[in-house]
Amino acid sequence: MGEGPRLIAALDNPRAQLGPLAGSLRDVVVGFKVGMPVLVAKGIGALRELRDAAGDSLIIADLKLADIGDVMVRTAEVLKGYVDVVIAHSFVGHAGALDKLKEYLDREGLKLALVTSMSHEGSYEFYDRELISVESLVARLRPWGLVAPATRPWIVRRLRDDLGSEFRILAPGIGTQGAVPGSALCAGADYEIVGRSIVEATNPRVAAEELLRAQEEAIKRCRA
Ligand code: BMP
Repeated sequence: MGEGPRLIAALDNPRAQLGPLAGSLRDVVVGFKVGMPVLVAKGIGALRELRDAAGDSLIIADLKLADIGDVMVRTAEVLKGYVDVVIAHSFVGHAGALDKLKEYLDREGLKLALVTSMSHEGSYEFYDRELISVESLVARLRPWGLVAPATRPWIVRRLRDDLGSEFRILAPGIGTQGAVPGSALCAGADYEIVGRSIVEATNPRVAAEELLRAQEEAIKRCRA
């Protein structure tokens, strides 16, 4: 687990002013994750605005890509220049899909994060039954990061134990979805992804600072 901020802000509100929001958060988060709601509503211009405001923070494109390789590469080509990390689903598999995407991202100096399991209950229906296959895909593909649910910390722990420290684990589900700040870090995650508890707070900056404090407290307790 690296030192420094362990919070990634998920910017899912298309009505939010991304530039000022990112500017007010950039020194208390390690990065910003932008997904469908903002990209569908505002297009690539939103990423331009974010890139300008975010300083050195990581910008993560969360389109949860799940297509044939050539089409995922086309999407990544559009994102190139604006983002540092691209998220894809693991269930599309290696051959003809993630192998091509990974090769392209490596060539362009971009990072891949793979969804391994999800924070909602329906993840039990498919993803969680295939965790062994997902783990062997991760070991073969060696993405930069894994997205794993803070709401089920035993999955985070299992990925960390089985796969070692090579991969960053990014854990959503803190706050609005019920997981307690710091709980995923204690289970072995590197970063906690938080959306609504920051972005929809009256003062997002204060909310992020409170989350950081809660993370630190939790880490102190779980390391004691
Ligand atoms: P919130 O903190 O508002 O619940 O937002 C969580 C963020 O993490 C959202 O952007 C969502 O798309 C993402 N996410 C998730 O909640 N569960 C997952 O399994 C994977 C995700 O990317």
